[in-house]
Amino acid sequence: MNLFAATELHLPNAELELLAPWPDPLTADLWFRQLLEQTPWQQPQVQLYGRQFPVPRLVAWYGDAEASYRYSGLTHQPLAWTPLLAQIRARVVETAGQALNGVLLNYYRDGDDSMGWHSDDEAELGSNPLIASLSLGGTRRFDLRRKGQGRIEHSLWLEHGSLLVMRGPTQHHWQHQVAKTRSPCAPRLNLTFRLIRSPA
Ligand SMILES: O=C(O)CCC(=O)C(=O)O
Ligand SMILES: [Mn+2]
Repeated sequence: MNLFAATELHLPNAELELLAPWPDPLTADLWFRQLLEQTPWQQPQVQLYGRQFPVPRLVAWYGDAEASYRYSGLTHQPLAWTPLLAQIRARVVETAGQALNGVLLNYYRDGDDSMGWHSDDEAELGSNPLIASLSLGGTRRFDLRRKGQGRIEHSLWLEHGSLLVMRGPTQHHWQHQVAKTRSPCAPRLNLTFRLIRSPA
């Protein structure tokens, strides 16, 4: 049983809902500690302007065998679900009301780690993908802007034990980022659950 408040964000051409606390705080503490420890973190290189750069965070990709996924210009075979991640997925699926076959784990070690502007609009996610994004650990700011515009239109704080669900046309019209910050911030994990409809 999970009792949480759901806050809907009212942005045009978007469907966003922030659930918190999700899961309960004690479970969130446990998941955070165990995931930090158990995950074989990697720092892939991305190609930018003909040069290789390490992505500014650590990542891991888990999923069903068919859920190969492209990010940072590379195709990634999923690691097999651990018992813990399978348990978290089951809870997320129950809340989101949709099957999900893969999860990208991001580890932001400090304020220097970040994720640049993007939409989760890869072809293999199909149109109108549901993305369920679980935050654990340090609070970070999550910014939204309309595609083709520079100005941040909305920001929210993603706290320890919160689930942001993005649906409908959100990824067609909006981009999001987790910017670097000079404010001190604790290590943070984010798990974005996805449904890969056609493998990369
Ligand atoms: O860390 C976050 O909250 C965002 C992660 C994200 O946008 C992604 O994995 O696509
Ligand atoms: Mn994203």
